[in-house]
Amino acid sequence: MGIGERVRYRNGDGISDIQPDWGPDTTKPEITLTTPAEGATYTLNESVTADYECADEGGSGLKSCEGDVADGALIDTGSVGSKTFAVTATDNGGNTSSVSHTYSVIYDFNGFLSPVDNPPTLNLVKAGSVIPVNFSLSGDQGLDVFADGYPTPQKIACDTGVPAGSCRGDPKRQREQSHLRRE
Ligand SMILES: [Ca+2]
Repeated sequence: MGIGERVRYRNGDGISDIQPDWGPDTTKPEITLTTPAEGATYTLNESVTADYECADEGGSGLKSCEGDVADGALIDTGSVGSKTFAVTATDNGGNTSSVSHTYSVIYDFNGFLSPVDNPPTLNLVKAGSVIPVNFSLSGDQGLDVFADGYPTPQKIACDTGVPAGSCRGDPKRQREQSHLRRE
C-alpha cells in the first residue's frame, strides 16, 4: 500500500474506508533542470550532458524522474535548429510535474575567410565584382546551410554601417553564386 491511499477495513457494520493519519500527498514534485538551460545555444555535435534532478515533498515520495535522456547522458545536438528538452516527475501520490526548456543548435561558424574581412571592417569592392564569400562550418555540411530567405542584400549607410532599408536583389541567384569552402 502506498502512502496517501485509503485503507479498507472490516468492522461490525461492514466494510468502510478510512483516511490514513498522514493524509494524501497533494504537493507536486519539484524539478530542477540545469542543462540544457532555457534559451541555451550549442554548436552542431557538441557534447552536452543533461543535468537535472527531482525532489518531492508531501509524504508520498518520488516515484519517477525522467528526461528525454537520462541525467548525465548526452542531449541531442545532432542537427541544427530549435529543440526542446523535457523532464517529467511523478510522486507516489499520483502528482505529476513537467519542465521543458528550449535550446538551439547552430553550425560552428567563426566568421568569414579571406578575401572578406569581418565586421566592423567595411569591405569596399568595385561595383559588379564577383566576391567569393568563404567560410567554414567545421566540416562539409552540404549546401543547404542558409536560413530561409538568406543570404539577402541590404543597404547600409557607408559612414555608420547602419541598415538603411532593403535593396533589389535575387537571394536565390546570390546563393548559387556563394562559394563554400569545404574542409
Ligand atoms: Ca508530493
